[in-house]
Amino acid sequence: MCNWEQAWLAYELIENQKDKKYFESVYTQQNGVLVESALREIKTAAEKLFSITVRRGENREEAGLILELNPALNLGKEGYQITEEEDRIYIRAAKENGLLYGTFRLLLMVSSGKEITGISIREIPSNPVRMLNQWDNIDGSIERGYAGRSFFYENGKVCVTERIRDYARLLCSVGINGVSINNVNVRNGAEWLISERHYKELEQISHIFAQYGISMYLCIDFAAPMTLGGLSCADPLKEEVKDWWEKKCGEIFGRLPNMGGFLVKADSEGRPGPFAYGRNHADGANMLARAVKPYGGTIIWRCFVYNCQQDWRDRRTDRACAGYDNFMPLDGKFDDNVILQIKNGPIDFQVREPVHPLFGGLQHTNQMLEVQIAQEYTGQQIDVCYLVPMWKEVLDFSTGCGKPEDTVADIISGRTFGQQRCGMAAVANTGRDANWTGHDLAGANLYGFGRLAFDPRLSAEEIASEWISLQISRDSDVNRSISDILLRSREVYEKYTAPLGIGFMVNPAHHYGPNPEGYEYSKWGTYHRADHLAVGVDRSAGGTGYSEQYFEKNAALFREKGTCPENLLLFFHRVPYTYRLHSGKTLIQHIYDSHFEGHEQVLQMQKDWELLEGRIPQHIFLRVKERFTRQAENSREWCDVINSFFYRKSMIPDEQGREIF
Ligand code: GCV
Repeated sequence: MCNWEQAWLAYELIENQKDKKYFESVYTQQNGVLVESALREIKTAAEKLFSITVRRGENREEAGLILELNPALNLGKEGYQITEEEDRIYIRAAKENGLLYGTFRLLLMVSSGKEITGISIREIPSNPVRMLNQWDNIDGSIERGYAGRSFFYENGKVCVTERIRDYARLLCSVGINGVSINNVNVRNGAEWLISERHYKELEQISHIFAQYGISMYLCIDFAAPMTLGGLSCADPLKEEVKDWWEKKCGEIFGRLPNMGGFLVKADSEGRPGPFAYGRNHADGANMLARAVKPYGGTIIWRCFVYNCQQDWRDRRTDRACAGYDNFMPLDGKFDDNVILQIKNGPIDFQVREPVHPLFGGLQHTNQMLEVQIAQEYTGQQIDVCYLVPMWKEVLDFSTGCGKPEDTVADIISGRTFGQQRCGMAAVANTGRDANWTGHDLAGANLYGFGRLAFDPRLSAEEIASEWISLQISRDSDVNRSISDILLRSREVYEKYTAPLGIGFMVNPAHHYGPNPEGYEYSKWGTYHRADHLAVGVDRSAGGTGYSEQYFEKNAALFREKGTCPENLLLFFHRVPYTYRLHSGKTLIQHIYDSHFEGHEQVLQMQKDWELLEGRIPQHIFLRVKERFTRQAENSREWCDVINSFFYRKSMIPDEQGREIF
């Protein structure tokens, strides 16, 4: 017995067994590794869903389910079609990857109670790369991990366990095709992952991943030629450095044949990079890209680069501007096997940020969107916060870049500028907890990321409902109640935390709970500059100029207080407490009201959850109940601290005379 659950691959027994007929016998002429995985999965699912043992039929005529490879089908490597024809289900694809995805799709449809009789669907993933980034450290801890320790590492060693297979199954079932398995902050021994010390175990992991169509990526230390190779520098333009990486890559790709490439955090938050040698990011990324090119490898290079020690007196430097300032001048200078990985917003995964202006800005460079499933700033898997609606806002954002297909979803799919290597990545929220994600409801974010990366047109509602049916209950009333909690949760979280896009009012370092001045006086200074009259940073044309990094259509909205979307007002503007919002309320009154409301809405969600007792598995009910108790305390604390902070700054009382300390 394993000590972890199967999340959305639990395949609970189905009461209505009408689809059983399709699964008694399966036929395929294919024998590849991915098809073997598909057949294994069909067997596992059918045993649990219908209590039957599937036969692999010799005869096509007898089979209820047929997996057919047809290279002539116009479905790309990973697309599939599923149809019912004469009482049989056909899964067809041009490549094995598509057959495996199609199989999972069918099984999840059945498991979630969807109708498959008469099915006729055709799916091709929108994003070529759909990736998870594990921030796991080699000592077994996880940076920003809220679901227990790592299942990839323990005490400096790489672990190879059955759990990794179940992880790969989960990811593949929602279409993930790449995973970087170590923290982007490569330190404390993780530098040595690309060495003889760890190849054996890494090879085993990459072999497991390969059975599910997942490429393995490693994060590397840009200074590895020095740390590992004993060279005197890591200058990307020096011949000995290039030679070192070329040899190293020959070794790595020789030992780990399923390697996708490297993910690199350079010149960011203390990590080494090309700046030390007067070189730029293109110099650094291209040098590595050339070293991995002979093996078909890709370099994913992060754009999260900013001055993390900004002097508080310096009002022109703005962390929000840094990504664009660093990377826009390099557009078109990166090799074709480099992808720039861009966080959804210009600061750092706050609950509300504008979309990063590099999207649409960069037109001659491969790019990927990076989001954070791990809830670093959105409740740390203690508070419920369903993130799919936020990601949809980002994907649907129209950049105004002058092309007909100009949304972020279009750009990262490659449609807008004709890129081949592009897509979506997310910081994972998984760990050793039995339920994988700490908070059971955070499973919806992991599932949702995969589904959305495959098909960004899916709605947040559809994804929530699918996930609930798979992981919690097929009952439609239960589904409605839980969907309702999920769909409210981000807005509620936003209400009781930092107001109107101001962000970063969290406790420094660990980032949970309120501390409005925590970063105001630290060396990491991410400022809101609240005083007795106003709060916010003027990022308009007359301020730091950040609003001008957008195309005119959006810049025109953001640069004026009156047209700026109000949920981002304090991101873009410095606003007096007496300023009237569209609602007619003053800013200060809005802050008070939204914090009281946010806390009350948490109490309401908590009550709604209590009503589910006896209607869902008791272990899930109890685990989430415990999280709601903590969320209720947290939201109370946020409400008290933020309201008291603004009251004492402004000395303007709450119109409703509620208790503010
Ligand atoms: C992995 C934020 C987080 C860091 C993280 C960094 C990044 O600053 O707080 O923990 O480091 O983002 O994305 O590299």
